[in-house]
Amino acid sequence: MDNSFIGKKSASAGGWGALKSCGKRLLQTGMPISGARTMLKANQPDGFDCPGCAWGDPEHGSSFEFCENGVKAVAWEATEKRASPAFFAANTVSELRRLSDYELELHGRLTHPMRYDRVTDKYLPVEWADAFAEIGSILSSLPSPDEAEFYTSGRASNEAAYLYQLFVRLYGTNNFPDCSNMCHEASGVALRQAIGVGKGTVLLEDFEHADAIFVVGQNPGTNHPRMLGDLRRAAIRGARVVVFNPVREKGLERFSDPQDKIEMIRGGSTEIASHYFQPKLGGDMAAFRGMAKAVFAADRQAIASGAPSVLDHVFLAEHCEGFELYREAVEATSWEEIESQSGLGRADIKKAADVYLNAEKVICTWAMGVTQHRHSVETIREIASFMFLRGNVGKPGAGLCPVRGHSNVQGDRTVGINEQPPAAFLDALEAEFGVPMPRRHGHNVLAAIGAMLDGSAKAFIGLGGNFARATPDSAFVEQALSKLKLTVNIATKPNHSHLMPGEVSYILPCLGRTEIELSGDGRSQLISVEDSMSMVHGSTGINKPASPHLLSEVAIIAGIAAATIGSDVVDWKALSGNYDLIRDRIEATIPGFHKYNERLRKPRGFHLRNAAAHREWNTDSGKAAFSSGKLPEETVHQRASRNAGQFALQTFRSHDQYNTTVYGLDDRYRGVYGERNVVFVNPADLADLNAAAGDRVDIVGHHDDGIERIAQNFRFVPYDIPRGSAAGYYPELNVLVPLSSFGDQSDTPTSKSVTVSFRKRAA
Ligand SMILES: Nc1nc2c(c(=O)[nH]1)N[C@H]1C(S)=C(S)[C@@H](COP(=O)(O)OP(=O)(O)OC[C@H]3O[C@@H](n4cnc5c(=O)[nH]c(N)nc54)[C@H](O)[C@@H]3O)O[C@H]1N2
Ligand SMILES: Nc1nc2c(c(=O)[nH]1)N[C@H]1C(S)=C(S)[C@@H](COP(=O)(O)OP(=O)(O)OC[C@H]3O[C@@H](n4cnc5c(=O)[nH]c(N)nc54)[C@H](O)[C@@H]3O)O[C@H]1N2
Ligand SMILES: [Mo]
Repeated sequence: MDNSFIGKKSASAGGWGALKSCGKRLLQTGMPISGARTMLKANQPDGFDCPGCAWGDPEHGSSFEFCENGVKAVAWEATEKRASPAFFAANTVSELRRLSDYELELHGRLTHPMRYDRVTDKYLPVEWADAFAEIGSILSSLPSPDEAEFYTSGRASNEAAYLYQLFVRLYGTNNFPDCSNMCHEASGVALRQAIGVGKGTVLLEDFEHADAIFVVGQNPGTNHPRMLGDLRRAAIRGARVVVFNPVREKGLERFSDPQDKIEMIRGGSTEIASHYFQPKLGGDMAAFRGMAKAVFAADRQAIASGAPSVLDHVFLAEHCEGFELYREAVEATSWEEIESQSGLGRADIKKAADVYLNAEKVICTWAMGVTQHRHSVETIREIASFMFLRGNVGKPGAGLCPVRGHSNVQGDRTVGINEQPPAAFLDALEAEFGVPMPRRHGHNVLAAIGAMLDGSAKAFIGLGGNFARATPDSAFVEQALSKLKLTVNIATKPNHSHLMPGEVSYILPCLGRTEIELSGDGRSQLISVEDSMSMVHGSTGINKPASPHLLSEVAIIAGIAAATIGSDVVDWKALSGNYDLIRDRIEATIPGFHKYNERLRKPRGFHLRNAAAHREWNTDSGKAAFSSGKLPEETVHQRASRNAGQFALQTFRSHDQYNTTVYGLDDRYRGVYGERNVVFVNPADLADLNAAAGDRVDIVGHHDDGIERIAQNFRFVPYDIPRGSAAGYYPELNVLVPLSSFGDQSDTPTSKSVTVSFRKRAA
C-alpha cells in the first residue's frame, strides 16, 4: 500500500520549518512586492489586525508579531491571483462544483459583483446598483422578514457587524445565524451562567504571572501560534503547562520561537507541556471532576494533619453559591466512573490536581475540543467550578480563557450579532433610532438550516464565511440553499456556498482586512476588532484593493439596506462614508464603548471591562455559580465502545487550512503530506482492523436517524491517539456530522463526537 504521504513530523513547532513554510507561501501566492511591508504591519498599532486568529496582541512585543499561519492568512488575502469575470465565463457553476475547496479558492480574489444566470449556468458581472436594487426588492417582497436568514462569519469588523444587525433589525427580524453557533457558543452560555459574562476573564499579561496554565482541547501550534510564544515564556520562567488532549499535538510538546535568535541559531526548542494527558474524546468533564475529587481529598488530609485548608474559603464564602451541592456531586461520583469516562487513570488525574494545588495562580484555556460535544456547556461549568475552588477567577495571573476562533468573532457578538438579543440592548436601539425593534428570538445556525429545509426560509445573506461547507450534513445544507428564492454571499474568494445558487443569486466581492478602505470622501477608514482578551483595537488596511470594483463590507451592507428599507431612519450613505459615525451609534447603544473614537486611536486600543474579572457577578444570584450536575450518561467514546468496530471520531484542522479555506495539502506537525483524505487511528486499533498505514477506507457514520452518511476514500494514518478514537479533517468530514446531534443548551453541532466505523475499499 502506498503510504508515501506519511512522512516525518516536525521535531518542534515553529522554528526553521515555520520560516521556510512562510517563504514558500509568499512565493506560491505571488504576493506583491508590498508583501514584506504587509507582514510588518500585522498586529501593529498603525497596521491591520491579522485576519488569522483572535489571540491578543502584546503591549511591548517585538517589532512585529510574527506567525507562520498569520503569514498564510495574510498572503491568502494579498494574493495576485484573480477570480475575475473571465474565470466565471470559462466555467459553468456545475463544473466549478467539482473542484475541491482548495482548488476553488486557489483562483484568487473576486473582482466584480456577479449574478447567477440560470440559462448558461454561469455567473455574469453586474453593476452594484442593479444588484442592490434586485436584492432590496426581493427582500421587501417577502411576506415576513423572518423568512430571511442573515449569516455572519467572525471576520466582519465591529463597524460592519453593527451596521448589519441594525439593518436586519430595522428590516424586522433577529435571524442571526452566526459562525460562533458552531464554535464557542457553549463557552458563552456556560460562562454567563457561571460568572455572569459570556467571555474570558484574563488579559494577555496574566500569562506572565500564572503559576500553572491548563490547556484543554486546543491546538495552539496550528490555530493560535502566537499563543505558543506566551506559553513558551511561561514555561521558561517555570510555570507548569498542563495539557489535556487526546492527540499528541507537536506545538504543545516543543516550540522553537522564530523570534528568539539564539534558539533559532542553536536549532533548539523549548518544552511547552510539563504534563500531557490524553483523555478520551468527550472525557474532560470527568477529568475535571476527578481533579476536584483529588483536591477535596487533599483538603481533608491537610485539615487532618493540622495544616490549613487548601481551598480558598474567603472566596467561596464571599463570592460563590452552590459550593456544598457541588462538593456532594463530586464526592458522589466514583473513581470508576471518572476513569472510564475520561480514559485517564486515577494516578494521572491526581498528578494534574497536584499541579493545581501547588499553584497560587492558575489559568485555564480551551477551544473546540471542549465546545463541540453534546455536554460542552456542562463541561465548561465544571471547569469554572474547579477554578472557583481556589479562587482562580478574578485575580491577576489567573482566570478562565476560552480562546476564540475568528479574529473578530467576539466583537461581532458584542456589537449585536445575536439571535436572542438582551432586552436592554433592544431598548437602547429603540431609544437611539426611535423605532420599534423586533422582540421575537431569531434563528441560530441550526434553526436557520431547519427553516431552509422545511421551506419556511426563502432568502440567505452571508456576510462572509462558507455556510454550506462549515455546517454539518453539508450535503443537505447545499440542497437547502439551492431551493431558496435569494442567495447572496459577501465574500473575498469563491467558495462552495456560492455554487448552490438560489432562484436569484449574487456574489458580492468585498475588501479584505489588509486593504485600504476608502470612504466617499476618499479618506482611509479605520475599523475595529475585539480579541479573546476583550481588547478592542483599530485596524487600517495598507494594501491597494484587489480590484477597483470592490466595495467595503460596510458599503455593501449600506447599499442593501438603503435599497431594502430606505434611508428615513438611518442615513446609510452618511454612516458608510465615515465610520466614526457608526462608532458613535455603537457608543450610544452598547455599554463599555464610551469615547470609542478617541480611545480606539490609542496604540493598543482599549479594554472592555469584564465584571467577573473584578469579582462582580452578573448572574441570577449575584454570585459565582457552582454547577452540580451528574457526568454525562454516556460520552461518544463510551457509545462507540459498546459496538464492535465503532470509533469516536473528531473533526479538526490541519496545519495548512483556515476553516474551510485550504491553503495547502500538508500537515507538517502531524507528518502528513499532499493528502487531506486521511483518518488518524491508534496503531493497535489498525492491527485489530487488520489494516495498514495508507489503506483506503470509507468512513461510515452511525447515528440513530436512519440517514446513511459515508465519507468516501480516506486513508489510515497510525497516530498517538487513544484506542477507540479517530480524527480527520473538517470540512471534508462534515458529511458525517449529523444535523440532529448538537450540544445541550448550545445547539453547537457535535463536530468532535461522531460515531463511525470503517469499511475497506476494494483495491
Ligand atoms: N491556522 C488556523 N488558525 C485558526 C483556524 C484555522 O482553521 N487555521 N480556525 C480559527 C477558528 S474559527 C477556531 S474556532 C480556532 C480553533 O482552534 P482549535 O480548537 O485548536 O481547533 P481544532 O483544530 O478543531 O482542534 C481541536 C483540538 O482539540 C482536541 N480535542 C478534540 N476533542 C477533544 C476532547 O474531547 N477533549 C480534549 N481535551 N481535546 C479534544 C483535538 O485533538 C485538537 O487538538 O482556531 C482559529 N484559528
Ligand atoms: N466538522 C466541523 N465543522 C466545523 C468546525 C469543526 O471544527 N469541525 N468548526 C466550526 C467553526 S469553529 C467555525 S468558526 C465555522 C467557520 O465557518 P465560516 O466562518 O462560515 O467559514 P470560513 O471557512 O471561515 O469562511 C471562509 C470564507 O470567508 C470568506 N472571507 C474571508 N475573508 C473575508 C472577509 O474579510 N470578508 C468577507 N465578507 N468574507 C471573507 C471567503 O470567501 C472564504 O471562502 O466552521 C465550523 N464548522
Ligand atoms: Mo471557530
